Amino acid sequence: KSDSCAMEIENKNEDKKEKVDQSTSHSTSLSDVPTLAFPSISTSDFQFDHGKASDIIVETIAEFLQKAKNVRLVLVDLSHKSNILALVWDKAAKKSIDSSKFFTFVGDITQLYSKGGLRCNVIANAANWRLKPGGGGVNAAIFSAAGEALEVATKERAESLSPGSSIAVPLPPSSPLYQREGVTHVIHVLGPNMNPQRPNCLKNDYVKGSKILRDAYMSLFENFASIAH
Ligand code: AR6
Repeated sequence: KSDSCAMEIENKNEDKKEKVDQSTSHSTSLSDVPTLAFPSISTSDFQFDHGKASDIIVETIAEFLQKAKNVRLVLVDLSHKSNILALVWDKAAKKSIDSSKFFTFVGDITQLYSKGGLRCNVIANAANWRLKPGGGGVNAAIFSAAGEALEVATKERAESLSPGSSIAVPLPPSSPLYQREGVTHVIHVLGPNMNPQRPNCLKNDYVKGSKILRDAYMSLFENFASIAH
């Protein structure tokens, strides 16, 4: 319970920060800081262990933030009851990760600005290997909110994705996600799959799976850094 309270407070602070930003015209205002919002890759439909995933998320974030300057990372999930947000929140605090550079946020990743007041210019998608819309989860939500523009722009960049890799797609300004939310890029990420009903199931091989998940986050953060700078 205390975790979800902490997240609520964080969200409220975030709202406040963003409101202050909008009322000032400083070029260094927080809403100008390149921000990546990302879902927890592979931990829902792909059934990856939450304890192991949260370790990998926190480790790769810590590694990335050591090198990257002037960026923010935000892990998003739909519910205050999110187990993965609570685990990551806790482990990030224990590692003393700077909470102005990384925090968790409860909300729909396709409505972070319009509903949550949080400006994120880049969002990540937990994609499928065919880079196709639908299939439920965050993939269906992002393709549906972005409209056909995202499908077309994605096809121009790649036909498929291998586990552990990502691809950045610039969002056409005609997309509702660009216009309403200020999202300029979607980065599709393919994580490891532990669900026997989905392609490339790793059959509980967490040696392979953990490496793929780590590669997926490193690739996501590097792609984001090259957009940001
Ligand atoms: N906003 C924020 N977070 C969300 C949203 C949303 N709108 N929807 C879901 N989540 P999942 P995976 C969270 O299953 O495990 C798809 O069918 C969710 O609570 O979307 O990597 C693809 O086509 C969870 O924490 O992705 C692939 O085939 C996280 O997003 C497959 O699922 C990821 O859950 C990928 O499975």
